[in-house]
Amino acid sequence: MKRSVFLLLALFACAASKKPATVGFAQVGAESAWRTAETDSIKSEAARRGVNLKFSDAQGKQENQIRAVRSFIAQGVDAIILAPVVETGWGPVLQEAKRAKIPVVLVDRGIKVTDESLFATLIASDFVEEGKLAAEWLAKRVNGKAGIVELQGTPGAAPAIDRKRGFEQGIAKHPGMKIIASQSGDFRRSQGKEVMEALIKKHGHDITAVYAHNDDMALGAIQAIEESGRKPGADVIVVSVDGVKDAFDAMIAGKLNCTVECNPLLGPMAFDAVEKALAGEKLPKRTVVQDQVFDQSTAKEVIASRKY
Ligand code: GYE
Repeated sequence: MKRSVFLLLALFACAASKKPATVGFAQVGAESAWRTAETDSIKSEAARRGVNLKFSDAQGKQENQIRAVRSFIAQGVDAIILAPVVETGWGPVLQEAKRAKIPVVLVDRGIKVTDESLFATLIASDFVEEGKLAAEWLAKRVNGKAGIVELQGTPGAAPAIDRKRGFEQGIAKHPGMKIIASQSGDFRRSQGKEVMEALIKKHGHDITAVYAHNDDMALGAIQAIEESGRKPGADVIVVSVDGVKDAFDAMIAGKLNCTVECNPLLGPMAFDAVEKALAGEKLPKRTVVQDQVFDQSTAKEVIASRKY
């Protein structure tokens, strides 16, 4: 056999025997339609690329997520994708990943660490901006005057902290826009409903608007408003964040007024980042996912093109 042919064959054999990457995905849980869409996106992209994915659902608890990351490290995965439930407390476990030379790609929520080399990159939306967009839309709709109930996401989670901050900045220039109550509904529909029921009992008709940190809580609140005999979307203006299918249905039904999109389809970007990190390429510390605002005026036109 000629030497060049032999070399070529050897090269092919080597490429064919290249093991598929094993990646651990430490997910928050399944609290919202948004999160289910994100999980599906990551799972299907892993399958498409032939990645061996180890999936862990932390059921909303940071200690479970930390345990999952440790177990991925112990199993010697090639990379870890982490959707951190809260912002703080990640230093020690990320040190362990770094020591094991396993790159960590953060998706959808940011963290607070002093050493930025503890993660390869963060791929997420700008939650402060989302809060601002929600505030601006609402201020226009109510002519700068509203008694607002704010339904916050999971305490300590980046999207809860930043969507609150952005909204407060957005209403600051409108003295007639007042947050009369602000409570967590943990990004869940059932808790959005429960919290709203209690707040309606307490504040009654002083409530003229709801700002929910995600669609699921808004949909729960809408139910509570209806059961109290008022009309969501008319008597009480409802604005939320995410842009899931059910939110579009609720806008078409006239019950939800506006949703600020937050794209959960992060699988392709996450695995691009994993591949680059494994190839030793330098990644930007932050990739901001672009979002847009949708309201009742366009809901009908765009619902068919929505992918989540
Ligand atoms: O908005 C909410 C979810 O982290 C951006 O988490 C995500 C948020 C999303 O449960 O619905």
